[in-house]
Amino acid sequence: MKLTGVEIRTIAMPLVAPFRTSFGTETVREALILRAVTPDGEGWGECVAMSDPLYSSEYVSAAADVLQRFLVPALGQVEDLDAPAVAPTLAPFKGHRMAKAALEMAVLDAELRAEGRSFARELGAVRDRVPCGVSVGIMDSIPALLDAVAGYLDAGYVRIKLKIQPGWDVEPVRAVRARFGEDVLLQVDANTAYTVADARHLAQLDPFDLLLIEQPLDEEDVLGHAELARQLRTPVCLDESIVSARAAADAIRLGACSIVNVKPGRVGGYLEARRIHDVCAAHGVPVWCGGMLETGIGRAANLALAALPGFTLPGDTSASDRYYRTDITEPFQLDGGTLAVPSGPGLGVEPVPEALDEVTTSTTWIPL
Ligand code: NPG
Repeated sequence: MKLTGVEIRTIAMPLVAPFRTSFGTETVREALILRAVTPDGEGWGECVAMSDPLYSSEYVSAAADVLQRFLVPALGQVEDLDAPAVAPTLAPFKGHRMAKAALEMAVLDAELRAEGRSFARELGAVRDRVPCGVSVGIMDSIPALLDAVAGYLDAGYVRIKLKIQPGWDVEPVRAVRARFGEDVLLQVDANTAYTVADARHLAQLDPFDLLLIEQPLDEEDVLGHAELARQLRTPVCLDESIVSARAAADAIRLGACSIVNVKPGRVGGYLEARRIHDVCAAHGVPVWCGGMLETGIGRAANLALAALPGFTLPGDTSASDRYYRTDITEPFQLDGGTLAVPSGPGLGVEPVPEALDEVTTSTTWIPL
């Protein structure tokens, strides 16, 4: 396969409700949608970088820049391109994993569509539906939080994740347990908001039988997580720290986590995400699929990944209406707490042209 060119669209999609984390509040999801064009057809990719470099160092306009100036031209040089060749070709360019992941995804989609194979089959999925959790942002008050959680449980979500930060941690968890009981699968996500000096405070979460605490400490503080893991009964799960299969293997070896959140964008693509799944499976470490407020494009691929055998915990793979009034693909709808894994060629979904145009704020075509 040889690329003819890549179209990069910046989109802006209003969220149904503000989403607040320890690092900021999102009201509009800005993202990049890539279309890789080949003589045999096209493929779609989504870049999960956010507008601002608050979750990681990547951000939308930097991703667009590195794609345009370096990554896409480098792939344009490859005569016999396939998805496994993308990461090695782009390896000389440091970092920018979310941008690289988007490009690999578009190439993989083009390749699979042309061959009539699905992402799910290619990645090794073993399920045709996946159970879904939901991530609940920081709220202004406990009653507002309880209302939001009640709504999600009524909708059928099988696991609740509460965003936490200093000042919004033990009490919200206590309140959710008190109102909804011990049987609700419950976990928390700190997005690096604590230090290892908070260990005794975080140990107050232990009585609530959480599935896990996600990324309590700085992304570079792997040893701190190992120390914290020794002091908590709640299992420690890493997100931001796990940027590759090697990082996953190291973190497991050091005792820094016993569960891993897999986000393909964070690790440079779906093929590296699968390697993390494999490394974790080999160590008996459960994984689950994270979310980055994806459109239907990224969601389709995440569902394929979440259907692999090692994904034994429900992911942040919520239905389209948890995020957007109108998605750019046909919406993913919750049924019995699960979403269907797309089975058509490639991602199995495509943007609805009018819906995509509606949210597009700029388009760049990079001819090769
Ligand atoms: O359901 O897509 C979703 C959101 C899940 O909480 C979620 N994502 O830190 O995992 C996270 C968080 C996030 C959202 C991170 C947006 C970065 C950007």
